[in-house]
Amino acid sequence: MDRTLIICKPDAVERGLVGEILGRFERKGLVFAAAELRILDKETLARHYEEHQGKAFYDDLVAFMTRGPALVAVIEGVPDTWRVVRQMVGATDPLQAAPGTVRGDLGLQFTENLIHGSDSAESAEREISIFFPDLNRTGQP
Ligand code: IDP
Ligand code: MG
Repeated sequence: MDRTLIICKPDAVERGLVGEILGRFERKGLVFAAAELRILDKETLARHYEEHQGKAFYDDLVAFMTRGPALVAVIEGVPDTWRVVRQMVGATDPLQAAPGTVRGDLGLQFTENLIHGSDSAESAEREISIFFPDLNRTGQP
């Protein structure tokens, strides 16, 4: 699986940073296989964030992720695209994220950290199938 999933979270949409964020991946040379602005629902997020269900921050995370539209996209371009994207996303806590990363350059808050990126090839495959179940391996709808 050389594709990966990103979500520009509702804070990125509210702050008008979607173009800035997507542009970073385009300038890197990566390619979009799919992209859509959506309001996410609790059921979809429960599948997406299944590893975090029951944690102290889970309810805040879901409230945040459902409060407005998010931009969900599939990116491809190189083997293990997920790894390149995670490097460009930066550490989960924007205060720890390195300069040059999306979170390091643009974020200040832990939960509202602008962007999601799949954290492994297995996560990428699983998450793409949640958000884009009809996207086949050739990228044709
Ligand atoms: P990741 O997005 O860098 O992969 P995860 O640990 O998978 O980080 O957590 C998913 C999301 O949940 C984070 O991006 C962040 O929005 C939120 N989150 C994770 N840990 C915390 C926390 O300790 N406090 C508040 N929010 C958190
Ligand atoms: Mg994660």
